[in-house]
Amino acid sequence: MIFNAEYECMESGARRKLQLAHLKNLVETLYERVPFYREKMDGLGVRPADIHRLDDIQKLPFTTKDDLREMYPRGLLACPKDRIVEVHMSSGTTGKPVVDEYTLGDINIWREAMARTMAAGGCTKDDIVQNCYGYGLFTGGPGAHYGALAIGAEVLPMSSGNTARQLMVMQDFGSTMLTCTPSYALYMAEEAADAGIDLKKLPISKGCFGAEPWSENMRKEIEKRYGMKAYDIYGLTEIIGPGVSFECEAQNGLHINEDLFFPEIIDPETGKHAGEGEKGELVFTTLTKEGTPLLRYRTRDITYFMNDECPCGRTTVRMHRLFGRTDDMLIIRGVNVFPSQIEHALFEIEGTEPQYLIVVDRGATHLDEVELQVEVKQEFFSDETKNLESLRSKIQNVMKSKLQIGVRVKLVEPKTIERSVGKARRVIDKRQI
Ligand code: DLL
Repeated sequence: MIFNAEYECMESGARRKLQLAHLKNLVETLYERVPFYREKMDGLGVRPADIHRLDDIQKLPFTTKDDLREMYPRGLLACPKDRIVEVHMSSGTTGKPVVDEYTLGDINIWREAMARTMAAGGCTKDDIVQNCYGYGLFTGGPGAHYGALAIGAEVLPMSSGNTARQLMVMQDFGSTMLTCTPSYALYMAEEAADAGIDLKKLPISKGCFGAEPWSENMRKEIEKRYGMKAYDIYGLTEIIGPGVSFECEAQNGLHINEDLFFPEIIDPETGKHAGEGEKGELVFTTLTKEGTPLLRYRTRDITYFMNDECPCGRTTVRMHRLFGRTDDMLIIRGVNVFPSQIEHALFEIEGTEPQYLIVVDRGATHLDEVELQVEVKQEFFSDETKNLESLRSKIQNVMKSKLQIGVRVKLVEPKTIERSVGKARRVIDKRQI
């Protein structure tokens, strides 16, 4: 279902006009009200009056995660403090959190963006949405909550964790839609199987999953275990939270809410626009936000634009599902490796469970060494050891051919790798670099 055809199916010339009007407004506001941006623009010798066309955005400064951390907690506020009604943060693993402050207008943008997102995943007012994204400073829970309300669906604000209770509620209330991280969806499916619950027999028939990288094969696994359609949704705290882009029924790229968030893809090395259809770092400008609007925010997420027509009727540009992040990319003996590539390859091997952990270290030789811990089905441990050994060498060979690097594979029993109810941790990098 298309939630807002007027904007989602807008003719591209009209959309560009709208984007330009918003951009001009934004640049003026930031120049006037946010000293951080005024200084950056002065440094580059660019003034609001220099923005005549959308392409002129390239004259404007980037914003980075480090900038946000430096301006913590309130240095990027672009409106009077008393207009702020809600705050979210994402902590990350190091340093100060990044902050998003919302006016009521921003909350309405978020509701709209998430209503479009969830409607594209099949949500209607008749649905019962079991929302197991975390509530709190994390944007996942509230974002999906607002989206469901805007559609008029019923929402079960479960938050993450307490899996036994999740499964009880899912059965007793007949939830029809699931919203959570893909890793938590799989974890719940495992717990359901152990408790003898057949998820395929329950009314749950669709879900919007995101907040962490996941592969096409992981999608298939979730769809199979629940008997549902699983949609990829993307967003980040700095820009609004979830609701920046989303898959439609074609499940082929994520439509960007371009009238709200202006996307660019740049070469992360040079900062210049990537060529048509070329992979690079995704950059967003918030076109209509009031609390903490951002100019050309470098997400560190890697993707490319898909400009071909989508059968769903939306005219918005799509981004390919993420390939990874510039800062997640492991460089192993000079070879670039993304955890998602490892995940994708693993899912194709019969006998493995979709749970893995990548441990990178430097051995006595000072060369990078990768240990890939993979859970395998219980039967393998009761079988003859030669089966276990042959599975191990099979995984090793597949990794060698797909990644061009050798990895040491360690097979572990089901449920030994730590599960997460939020974002899964897939990599431990012990190298001191
Ligand atoms: O994770 C917002 C969100 C909540 C998105 C619920 C989708 C669903 P942050 O905690 O700020 O915000 O993390 C943002 O997570 O830059 C990506 O690297 C990653 N990410 C988000 N969605 C996806 C996705 C939320 N669908 C960071 N696929 C982003 C891969 C994703 N990575």
